[in-house]
Amino acid sequence: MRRLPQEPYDAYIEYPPDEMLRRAQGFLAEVQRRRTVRQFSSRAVPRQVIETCLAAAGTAPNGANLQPWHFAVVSDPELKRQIRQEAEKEEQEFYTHRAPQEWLEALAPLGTDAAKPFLETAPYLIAIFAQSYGVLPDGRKVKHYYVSESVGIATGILITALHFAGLATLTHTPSPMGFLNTILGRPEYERPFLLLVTGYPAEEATVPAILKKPLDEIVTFYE
Ligand code: IYR
Repeated sequence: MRRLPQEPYDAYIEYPPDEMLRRAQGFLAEVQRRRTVRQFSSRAVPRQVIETCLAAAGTAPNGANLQPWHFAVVSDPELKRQIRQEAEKEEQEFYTHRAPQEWLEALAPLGTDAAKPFLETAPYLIAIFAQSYGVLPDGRKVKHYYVSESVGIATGILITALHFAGLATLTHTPSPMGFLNTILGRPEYERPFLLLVTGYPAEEATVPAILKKPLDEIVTFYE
């Protein structure tokens, strides 16, 4: 395959160091307000906001620019009901049999259980799929690279974009999630990556009092 034509990087903007720092601090303050929410309002969310945040997710750096993701956006109540039913079935199994004691103990402070009413309450469920390969219009397969890394980065951008827009999310990972392929009619080469529950927090929503690790615990500078 031939090399792509190159073009100047006209979109790049350099900021003076003081402005750079102000921008970085402003962004930090913004993302520090983000919390994972488990109680959602049923209030409708404008579809264009969701579309715009998905377009932001689609800008993620990824393996060989093959963009190995698909976002299935569910607002249909019947599909949400089916997803809740299947997720709760798996979660019931997880909490009562599958999860080792150590895992249950790690989850205990968060107070999660097998009941997932938010899967029907929240206006949007975004099922994120990772494609192990792509299929060209003529049916040929194109192998994808760094699929988990790429989809993970796109998901991070999506969560951040939705937060920035003023919406709350819950990264939900019923395990296994194969039922999403069946309910949503996705092909076998698309692996469910996670289910992003999206909407306004319920008015009575609370969040656990958690702390993030301080910088010196998560960073080592070698200089
Ligand atoms: N998927 C289950 C369990 C769960 C696992 C982790 I790791 C969490 O941070 C939260 C929940 C559930 O959604 O309840």
